Amino acid sequence: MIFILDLSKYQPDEDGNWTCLGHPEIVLSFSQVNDDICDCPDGSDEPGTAACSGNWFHCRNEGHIPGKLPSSRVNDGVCDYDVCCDGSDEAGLIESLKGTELEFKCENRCKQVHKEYIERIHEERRLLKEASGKRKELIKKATEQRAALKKEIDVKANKVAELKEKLYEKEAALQEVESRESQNKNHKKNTHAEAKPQIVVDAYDVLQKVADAHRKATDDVTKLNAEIERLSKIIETMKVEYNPNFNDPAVKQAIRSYEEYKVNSDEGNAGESSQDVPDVGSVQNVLIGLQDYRAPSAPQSTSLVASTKRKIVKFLEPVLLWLAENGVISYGFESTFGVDTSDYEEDSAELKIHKNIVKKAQDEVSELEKQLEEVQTLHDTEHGPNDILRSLKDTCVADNLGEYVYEFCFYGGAHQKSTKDNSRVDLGKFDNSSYDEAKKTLTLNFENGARCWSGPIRRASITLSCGTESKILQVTEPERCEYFIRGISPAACQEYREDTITTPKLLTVNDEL
Ligand code: MAN
Repeated sequence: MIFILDLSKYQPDEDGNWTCLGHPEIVLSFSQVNDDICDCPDGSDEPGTAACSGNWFHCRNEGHIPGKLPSSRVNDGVCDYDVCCDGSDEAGLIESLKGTELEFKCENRCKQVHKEYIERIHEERRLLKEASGKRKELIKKATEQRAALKKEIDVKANKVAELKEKLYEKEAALQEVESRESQNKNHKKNTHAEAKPQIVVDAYDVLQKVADAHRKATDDVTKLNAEIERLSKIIETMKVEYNPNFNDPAVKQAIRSYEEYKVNSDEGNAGESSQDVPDVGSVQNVLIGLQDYRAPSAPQSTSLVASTKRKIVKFLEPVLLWLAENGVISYGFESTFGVDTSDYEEDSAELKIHKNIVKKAQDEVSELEKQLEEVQTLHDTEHGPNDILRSLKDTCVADNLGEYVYEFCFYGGAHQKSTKDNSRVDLGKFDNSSYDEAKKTLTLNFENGARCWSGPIRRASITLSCGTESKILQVTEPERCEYFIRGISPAACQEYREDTITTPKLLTVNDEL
């Protein structure tokens, strides 16, 4: 198998110079590499010639690319055409066996080998070009998808602004209804406070006058009683202290009259029931009652009608709300039906409608803002190099590898399906992706698959190299239930540029590196 020697070490610097690999202090012109003169002590400047001695045999492969073969494979009777197409690795043995029955030949095949090599290079380049073309298409599709998201963002952002504008209007209308209804309620309260029937006002005035007279009369009686008490005491004293021997008939007559008065007065007092007469305090209470008297909002019969109406409107409210929302009737349908909402404890239907409208508008704005955020995140997130994986989202790759069909979906899941019984095992859900610049490979990691029987949770790592199609080439399970999947995809390709394609300068054997 041919292998391209680490060519990255055989590149001129910007001045066209090159340094010996094991001796960086020795600077040569790049033209001295493979010029058949050994300049570096480690022989690194002559990888393609035999100029520097060592354990390697160098074949010139005229017409093709020079090769380098381990000395152990020189003159061993096997023509190593893959490295030395000129057959020179066996020249010594051929020469020594010439004329014997072991004589053999390693004809120079460089012309044919080079032709095939060039064809292969062309084919590889053609495939690389094709794969890069597909990569370009994927990137184009991803760009278009992103642009479509941008459009969606703009449309949604405009719609959010528009809905917000409408929401502000609806909020303003709600505020207006709220303040109107609260004003109405206050006005109603105040109107009620003033509403005092005339008969109550008149009764109050009359009773106030009666109360005043009552109070005055009560005061007078109290005063007179005190006077009588005082005079009674004088006469009582006189009755006790006068001298009956003086025989003054006027005094005697006065004492007799007083005693009669006393008797009559006691009898009169005994028959009187003062409890039947309301005192000044209770009259005053009645007055206070009259002063605080408030007329009922409506006579009993009207109130009943109003409450029945209110019940009917309440019962029909969902229908009325619907009709009002659809413009069939006006929002203030309660007043249309003669229902007074000003002393409602709960919100009026109109207020409810407005609150409902605002709530709906708020929900609509929040829902759209949520959607906008999701689309924005989808737009802003970079999906792989050049956003290429965006276009592959939800596409799947499946290949039969004998015992199992392995399958993975970009941004989806990875599965292992038995070809015997069709049972499907979850190998994990897409978790992350990364691109290795040096290896030019794209890796997708799938985590949290089905748990392995008495083992770990399955996971899969898929490494893709550049290819014309997406395909799984090989699956290994180095640790139980940990899957390494190797494959190809245009998504792992790079831009195709003729000038970046390097052709090998030296052929050597694979197992030597
Ligand atoms: C199944 C497959 C295998 C896995 C074993 C573990 O047979 O998923 O890949 O190694 O289970 O028990």
